[in-house]
Amino acid sequence: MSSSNAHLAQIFEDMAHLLELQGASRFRVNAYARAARTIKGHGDDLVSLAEDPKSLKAIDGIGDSTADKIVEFAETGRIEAYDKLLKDVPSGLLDVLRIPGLGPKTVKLMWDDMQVESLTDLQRVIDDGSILSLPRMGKKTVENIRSAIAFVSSADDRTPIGIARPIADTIVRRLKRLKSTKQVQYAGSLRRGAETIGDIDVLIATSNPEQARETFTTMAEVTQILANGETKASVRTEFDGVAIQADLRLVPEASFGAALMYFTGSKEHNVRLRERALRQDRTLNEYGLFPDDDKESPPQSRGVKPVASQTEAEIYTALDLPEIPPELREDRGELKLAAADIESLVTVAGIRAELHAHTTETDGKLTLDELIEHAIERGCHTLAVTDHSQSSALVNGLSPKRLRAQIKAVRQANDRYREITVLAGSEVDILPDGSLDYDDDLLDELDVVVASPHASLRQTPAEAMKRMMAVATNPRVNIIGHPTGRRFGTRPGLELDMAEIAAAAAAHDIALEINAHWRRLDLRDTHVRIALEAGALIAIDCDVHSREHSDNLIYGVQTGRRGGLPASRCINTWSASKLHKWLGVTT
Ligand code: DGT
Ligand code: CA
Ligand code: CA
Ligand code: ZN
Repeated sequence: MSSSNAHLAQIFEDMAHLLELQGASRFRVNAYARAARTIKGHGDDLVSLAEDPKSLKAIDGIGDSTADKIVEFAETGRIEAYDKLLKDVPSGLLDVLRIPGLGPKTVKLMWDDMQVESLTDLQRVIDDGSILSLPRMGKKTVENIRSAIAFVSSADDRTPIGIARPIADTIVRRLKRLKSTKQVQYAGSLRRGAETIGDIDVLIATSNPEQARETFTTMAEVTQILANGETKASVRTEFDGVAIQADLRLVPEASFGAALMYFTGSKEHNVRLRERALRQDRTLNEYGLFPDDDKESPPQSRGVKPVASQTEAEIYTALDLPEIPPELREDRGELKLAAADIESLVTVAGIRAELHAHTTETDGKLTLDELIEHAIERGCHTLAVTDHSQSSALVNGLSPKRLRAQIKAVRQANDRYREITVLAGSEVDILPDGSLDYDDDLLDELDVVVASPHASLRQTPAEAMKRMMAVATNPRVNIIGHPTGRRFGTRPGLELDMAEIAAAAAAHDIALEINAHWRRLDLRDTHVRIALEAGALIAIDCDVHSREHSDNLIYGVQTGRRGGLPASRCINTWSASKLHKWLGVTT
């Protein structure tokens, strides 16, 4: 989708909501909502099409008045009707409407009777209990709303890693092109593989600091220069509609490793390292590890020669530690790990199987053959084809009859390709009561059953546990896909006691998935840790709907590493024979 289509669709969606809050007729509200969907799903850039309004009007789902508004937007950059609605309805109500569980009727009541016009106001009526006076508003619902607010506000100013990383790569690539650049690399939470990023931290060692600063602060995407000094430049940027801050730090080449370590953090990890240095009567800072216990002035300013400073590896070694990978630097006990523990962590190169993938039969973009060839290119020895099941009607989920036909097609394809094993699977919906979306005899025909929750993701914790425990004890399930169903920016997902689920899964030889898509990363890193302690196996899958989805593997692997996942506990790293045996398939 073009980025201007996305922007336009959002405006029409907002207008539908704003009209609904004004009590406009169903008919008008629906017309705007339909326009938003049409715009979102359209392949061409509608703003460019607007030069010829006739072609706009010819599009199914775009009426005359919608077309006029798109033309207005193309010509003036605004839509008057939208501006007018925003004058009449507080824009903070749009945030309130985006909270799961709050429909327009309830929001309108809160606006009319309780002066709720923003998330802050919503928090107020929760805190003082007055929200409970609304019809059908129980304690449970209020608890769900409360956690949704916390979720939305915490996700708000941070950027998902899958959006931040390509931006950081672009910045680093531009700086790398300068002849004067000796070393350049991003640090911070991005390097640690955190799921969301506050800002991008880039370090550079260069023979021409002015040139580096100039390149950095004059990028086309810079919207504001916040600082531009000798050792640090800081900018606000906007890349394709994503606003994010980026800091550039100019550091001496001789102490690049020390700076990289310092600015990779986390702060808490750095504190532990400095404590350790102090116990050795040494000082650790962003310039190096120094043989010094004089606290009066920094050692580098007195010309003290560092014990180590050039690379992170040297510094960790001097501290008598194995080189701790960035993903583990969160002060979660990483200083106690043995080198062998670190060596054994899962890696991108170690992943040899994709066990969650969709085709054009449901909502994938690749045909069966394209998907298989793509998996071969990725170096997989095994691919499981797991399209959606019948309840997922919106994505054309397979009826039992269509699934049987697909199983046959997969078996035939498997005979055609020698270099990969193609398994017949399904991503089976977990129904709200924990039962699966196909009958047992059909499930028995499959090689791989990935059971995933897609709908009813606002269940109470008790309902959610009952549902997921049924799955974690179901002998027909091989993998539980994105177990909580959370999605960044939209919903927090099911609230689960992961230790209990993982223990049951372990007992029934079921793996829990880390869905590598950066909008999901579900399991999250802390869940992985809990699941491992409970003895469960982990799967890392890209949930492939298109070729680009495979690029998300790094995020899944980093999440696994942050959770301390050894390759041996990740089924996607196993040899073909071990994996097939575990799945109970004979090949
Ligand atoms: P973020 O940006 O919120 O996702 O998280 P970080 O970890 O990237 O944090 P940021 O950007 O504030 O700083 C980058 C790293 O620099 C941080 O992880 C550790 C280091 N650092 C920055 N300021 C301090 C500080 O005042 N003390 C210590 N010990 N380290 C700091
Ligand atoms: Ca940062
Ligand atoms: Ca920063
Ligand atoms: Zn899927």
